[in-house]
Amino acid sequence: MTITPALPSDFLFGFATAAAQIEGGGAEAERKSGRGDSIWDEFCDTPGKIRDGTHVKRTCNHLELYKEDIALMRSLGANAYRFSLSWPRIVPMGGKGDPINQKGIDFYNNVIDECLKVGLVPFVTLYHWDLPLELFKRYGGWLNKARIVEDYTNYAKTCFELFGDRVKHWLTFNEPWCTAVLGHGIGQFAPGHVSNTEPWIVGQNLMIAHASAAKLYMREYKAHQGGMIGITLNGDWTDPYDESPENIEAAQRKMDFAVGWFADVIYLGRYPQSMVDILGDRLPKFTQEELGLLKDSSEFYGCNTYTTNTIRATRTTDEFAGYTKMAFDKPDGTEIGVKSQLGWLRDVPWGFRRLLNYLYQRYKRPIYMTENGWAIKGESSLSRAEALIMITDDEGRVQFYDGYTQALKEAVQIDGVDVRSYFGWSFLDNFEWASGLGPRFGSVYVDYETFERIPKDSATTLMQFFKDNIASK
Ligand code: PNW
Repeated sequence: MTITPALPSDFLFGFATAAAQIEGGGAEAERKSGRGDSIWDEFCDTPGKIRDGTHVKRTCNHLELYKEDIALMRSLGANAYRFSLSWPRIVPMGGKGDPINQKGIDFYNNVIDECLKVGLVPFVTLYHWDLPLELFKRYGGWLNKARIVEDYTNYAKTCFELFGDRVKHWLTFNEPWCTAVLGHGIGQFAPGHVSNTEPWIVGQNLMIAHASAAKLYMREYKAHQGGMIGITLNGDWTDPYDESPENIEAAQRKMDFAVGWFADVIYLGRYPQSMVDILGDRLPKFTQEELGLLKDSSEFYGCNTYTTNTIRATRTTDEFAGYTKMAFDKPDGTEIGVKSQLGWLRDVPWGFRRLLNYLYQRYKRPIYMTENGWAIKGESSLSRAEALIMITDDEGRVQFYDGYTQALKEAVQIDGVDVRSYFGWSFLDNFEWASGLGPRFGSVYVDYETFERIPKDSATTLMQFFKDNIASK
């Protein structure tokens, strides 16, 4: 009997990163690089916002070490690399008509060329949260629909023109939910606003900016550049706490607020009814013209997912979760997955398989898995010496990836879900936003004193899974 390989020969696999999380090599180097400040620079300057007081200006020094990083990725066996472009590195003040920074353009040209030289497909995110600070100061950033849509579209156009001859996979946005809710709802992320009206406005403006840039690409670049464009959304499986109708409904409502908010609009042309019912007039309506722009604006479903929650109808104050109760426990008192370094993250591979099925059935688009990963509990508090021992055996992460890749394989092979990529989050230990350099998500250890990189076990085992499961050409 011949066993058919689970994944198609053109499946893309490797690791994902984001500019603000890995590029910085220190304040002086960042100043010399010509990058403008982003809202995250200001957020890091504000005492109390970053748990360990670390700063986006000094993270992994990828700015200088990109060649070594790309070579390492390739040597581990990856065939693609997902990274983001820093808008303020390319256009320091951000706006249409503001000057561009040649050093920034040179840097990304080098990264892209290096990828192609070693044999990695560049998979590029245009916006991974580092809004040029100047645009926030000028007009409130994502709160100002007319201005931000124009400036973002112009920035995207600049990127298509500069890099589109070599980049064939574009993502307009990484996780708009996080910008809207964490940035403008609960204030945990830059710009740190707390509001129950702003997130819905920001969410709409992000969607329109996405559609505006994507349609521009489809109209003016796609035919001759031959690439594709879409958006990537975060969303975790919501499992009803038990079989009661209320909890089943609550689980769907939580999914609506996390995923449907964006995906129903982009792929199905309307907000989920549960959001309309709960938010009323606070949920800004789209004009017919905007809905037309949004229709078919994403050529695939970009998926970032990490975990699963059990959901109860028990009313909470958490409007962003549709007033549901999110947890990890089951009626029999057990919990659904082992703990990580972060409270929101548990290891639940079966939830991943269910999520893939749900997304494929509901949105009927090929799925590109753009992030999935694990921060081992306690890994960040190890000394360098202890970490060096653990590196050869980052057991928890190996286990996480084993479970999730197995679930992926089942979703593709048994359930028939069309998945076309998988990027582990993350390549390097890096700046985990408000948690600073604490949580380590990397499959490659980073010594933050020396910037030394040392691959952990999971780097090899994760890439090996794909080598073993992809059909040869
Ligand atoms: C994603 N949550 O963010 C981002 O795309 C990455 O930049 C980030 O480093 C990674 O996941 C790990 O956190 C998330 O609170 C941030 O549920 C927060 C949440 C989920 C994803």
